[in-house]
Amino acid sequence: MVFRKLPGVSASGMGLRLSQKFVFLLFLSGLITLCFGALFFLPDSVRLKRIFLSKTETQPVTVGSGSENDAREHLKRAGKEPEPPRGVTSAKRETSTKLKSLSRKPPVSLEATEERLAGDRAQEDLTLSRSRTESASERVTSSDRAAAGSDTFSYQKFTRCLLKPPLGRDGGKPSDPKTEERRVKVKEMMKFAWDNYKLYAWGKNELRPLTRNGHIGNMFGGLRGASIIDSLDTLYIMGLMEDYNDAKEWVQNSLDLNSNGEASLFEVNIRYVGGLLSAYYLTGEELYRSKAMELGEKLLPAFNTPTGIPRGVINLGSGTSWSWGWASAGSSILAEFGTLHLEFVHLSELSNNPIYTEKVMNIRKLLNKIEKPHGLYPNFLSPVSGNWVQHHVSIGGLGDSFYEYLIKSYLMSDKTDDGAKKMYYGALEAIEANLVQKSTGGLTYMAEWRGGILDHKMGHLACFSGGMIGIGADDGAPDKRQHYLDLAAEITHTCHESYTRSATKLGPEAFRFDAGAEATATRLSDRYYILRPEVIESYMYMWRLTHDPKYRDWGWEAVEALEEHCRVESGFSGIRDVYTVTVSHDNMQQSFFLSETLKYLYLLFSDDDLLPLEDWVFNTEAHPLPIIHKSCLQDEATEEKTVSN
Ligand code: DMJ
Repeated sequence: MVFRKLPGVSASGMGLRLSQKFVFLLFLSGLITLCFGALFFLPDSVRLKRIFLSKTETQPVTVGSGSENDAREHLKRAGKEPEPPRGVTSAKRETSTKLKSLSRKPPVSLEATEERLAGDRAQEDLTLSRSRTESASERVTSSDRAAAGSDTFSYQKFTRCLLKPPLGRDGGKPSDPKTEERRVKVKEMMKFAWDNYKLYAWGKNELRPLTRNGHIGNMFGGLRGASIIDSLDTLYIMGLMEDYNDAKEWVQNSLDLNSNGEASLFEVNIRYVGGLLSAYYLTGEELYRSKAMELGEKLLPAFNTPTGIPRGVINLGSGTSWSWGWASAGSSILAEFGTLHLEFVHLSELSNNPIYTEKVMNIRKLLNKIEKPHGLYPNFLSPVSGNWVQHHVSIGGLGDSFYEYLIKSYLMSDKTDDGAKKMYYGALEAIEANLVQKSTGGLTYMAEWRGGILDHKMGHLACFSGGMIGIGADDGAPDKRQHYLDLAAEITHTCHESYTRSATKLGPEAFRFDAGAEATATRLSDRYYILRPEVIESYMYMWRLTHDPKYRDWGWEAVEALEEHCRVESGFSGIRDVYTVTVSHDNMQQSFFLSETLKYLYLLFSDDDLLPLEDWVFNTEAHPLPIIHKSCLQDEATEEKTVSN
């Protein structure tokens, strides 16, 4: 290299400048090295650590409380690969995610590091935000990712949002040996009822236990296997797995939804749609979900009326619908069109199609808008004009489950459905003011109302209201809560009285409080008992709410009476007159006996952690449907959205 002499600068001066430059450069590089080292040892030097510690490994940690393991056990039983449970795991997942995100970074060269040190801040921020997104993406499983992409329901996400394991710590096994003995007995009754149905009526709707054959009936529009669909969840929660598997196989291979008969919209909804939905939520078997969706779709044409109030009967094949011949002036029945909400909301949840929710919200809107006599809801409404057809009000048949679905809609929405809440407490106030009566003997009962005139009769069906008022007590106005709980207990007591006052210790279809009657049937035609669940249903809820042992004892009295008077050689049968011990059997094992009566008895003798009320509501056929923990489900949905963006 030739040094050209600069004008005005001596050679020695030039040498001095060069050596000064050299020293300066040396100093500068020393300074850079020092700064670099200092940065590296700063406590929050994550960025640099991320660059250099690219090979960090982590071991998966296995932790689990009893209940988490139970939840995993439940998923195993449902044949699903258990997902790590919520809570503990999400923290764990985050830790492991962070560490994994480190290990996934490709090694970065020193040159690149120096480039960063040169100070491109914007670039650093970009890198950071990307790395945050990657952490989120690693927090969701691949099935959830698929669900996020296709907008379908994620069963894994659903189970993570449950507060408790559905089947409890040990399938709800009570610690007290006497109660366990009772529970075992109820399970035996279920097995007996099921085995006989299987033997003599497999695939038909119900068993005729005396003649040992099947009954099809005309409520289900040609659909078959009502007892199978109604039993799926009962068999499952009782741990009768072989029988449950037989039932599942039948659904898989033989449940034909392409029938072409006249079906009751209400019955198909509460038994078939409800049964399939609940089987899906308990087991995660896609089969049940798709069958429920297929059937739900077939029910939609019933809503094609001028008001959107569905008609009671529908041909499942053609979609033509009409009103019951016996319903006055072509009206629709309150307890029928008002008992669709729970199932239809779940159909929307599972399909991500709002149409089902829209249909039932439209019913509610109309009911809200029209004038109600004394705040009461009459039983008959015209689907054409949207006006009440008759002023008959009842908490029993024709009205009953409409009220039940109001409070349960509120509870199922995780207490967010304020519209349902308002309607329920409004209706209850009107019921108390107009229908609730005290008998001369001091029994509280619900009379029926016919255009302002009271009929002092209470149906067996109305006995569900003890449980209903009980589960709604806690969300009433603070000064009414104890009152509602007391009212629930009084009604349940009255219904129990209707049992104790009969020779068989089973209750009649309807009992009266006039002409000297106190909770007894006065007409021959009201004396029958067809294995109905409502009284036992109220015992179950009152037990859960109060833990008063009398409810278990009352349930046991019912078991003994069922065994003595309704159990026949080949199943269980209803009886024609509860007031005589020389019983005459009606030769019918109703499907709701397996779905409701035996399930409520089993729950009554189980610990409260079997299908806990924090997570489940029972539809009117006792099929458990989960409370929709929206905030949890949405949190996770938000997370997924970030991922897919
Ligand atoms: C069941 O099908 C349902 O409980 C319905 O709400 C009323 N009738 C029967 C049982 O009695």
